[in-house]
Amino acid sequence: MDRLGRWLGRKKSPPAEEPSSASEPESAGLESPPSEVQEAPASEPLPGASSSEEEPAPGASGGLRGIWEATRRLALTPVDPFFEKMAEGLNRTRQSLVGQVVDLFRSHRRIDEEFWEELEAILLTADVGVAATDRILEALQGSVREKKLREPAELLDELREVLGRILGAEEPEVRALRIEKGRVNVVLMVGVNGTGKTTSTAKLAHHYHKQGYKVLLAAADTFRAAAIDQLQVWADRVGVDLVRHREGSDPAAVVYDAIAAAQARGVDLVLVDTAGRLHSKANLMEELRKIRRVAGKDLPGAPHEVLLVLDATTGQNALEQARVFHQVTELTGLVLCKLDGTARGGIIVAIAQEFQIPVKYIGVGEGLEDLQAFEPGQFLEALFDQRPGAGEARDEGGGPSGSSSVQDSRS
Ligand SMILES: Nc1nc2c(ncn2[C@@H]2O[C@H](COP(=O)(O)OP(=O)(O)OP(=O)(O)O)[C@@H](O)[C@H]2O)c(=O)[nH]1
Ligand SMILES: [Mg+2]
Repeated sequence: MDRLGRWLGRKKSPPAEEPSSASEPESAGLESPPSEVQEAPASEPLPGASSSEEEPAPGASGGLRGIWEATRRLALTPVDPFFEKMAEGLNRTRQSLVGQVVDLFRSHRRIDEEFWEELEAILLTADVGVAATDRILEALQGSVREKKLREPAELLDELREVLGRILGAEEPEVRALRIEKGRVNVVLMVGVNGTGKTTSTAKLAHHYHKQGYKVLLAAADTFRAAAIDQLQVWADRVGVDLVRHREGSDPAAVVYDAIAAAQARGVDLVLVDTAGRLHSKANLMEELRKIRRVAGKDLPGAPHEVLLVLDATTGQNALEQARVFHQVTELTGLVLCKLDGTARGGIIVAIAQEFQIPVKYIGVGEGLEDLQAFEPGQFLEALFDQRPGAGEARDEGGGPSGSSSVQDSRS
């Protein structure tokens, strides 16, 4: 069966509500403590796969034997829990983007003006953005001309290819975090309130701690006492040290102390959690500039990374945030959180089209292990996941529970 045929054979899952945690960033903090970390099972059989080793009865028909063989193969196929988690998280984006495109292909036998208009509307609605949508349409129209494609179905592979080009699938090195052993590495986590800075800081700490790096957290969001306490909870859970001052103190002083402590204690990585809200945007930006200045003065070359944390559920607002923050503090990478549970994951395409700043990590859940190194190839694989019923059983609670793991083959 061809790719479109397999897609058309899939049953659709009903759209679900956005999780409240994603849509109510203001409630972040100790009032809503981070969810319990659940260890993902090392491997789980695919939904519906049989673990039975029993052979079919002798004399069973070829058809039955074929089904049994296929089931056995599925059961023996190792499941990558990281990939599963991402595929699961992208369920709604898959429906809103790829699913709709496939529906369009099904309803149009010919590639005509109306077809292009509908495709444009789907891409824009999925938050792919105007610039990336134009680029995609141009590329597909070029393919239709050059390859003399007649059937809309032939365009699905072309769509995947152009998305790969926009997401920078050929340039893995730009997404590597600039962490070097043998020096104190400083990573600043910035972003507006509620996007996932503190959680992502903890997830990164957990990842590098597990890799054997000595990690120190700096609680530079001194605006709220709850923010400091929230990071303390994470530090205790991860098992790393935290440098904290009192509420209302100077965040740059926290960073200064953290770097001094890191140098004294042989720390490899200082992760700095910053405030997302202050009395005004100007204050926030001035504070970031100061933190940067102090870090650089204290430790030449620091901060080695400035990661802007964005909330995928906010769609096009994320673009504006990236613009503003980039003007103030040169960003080295983006972390796109809350890709799970939103239909607006197309925003990652808009971001990649608009900015030279690479998306380095994606957040696909609230657990400590739910941060993944962004790999465009894998991401598209998950987005275009065609296994029958992919993600659907998991929607109903039948799949890997809780968390997957930070997947960073680059570190
Ligand atoms: N579903 C989901 N939720 C996430 C993800 N990342 C963070 N969250 C949740 O988003 C909420 C806000 O996260 P925080 O890490 O506190 O955000 P913040 O940017 O530090 O917020 P402020 O300190 O208030 O600026 C919390 O409930 C997190 O559990 C993610 O990838 N997926
Ligand atoms: Mg925070």
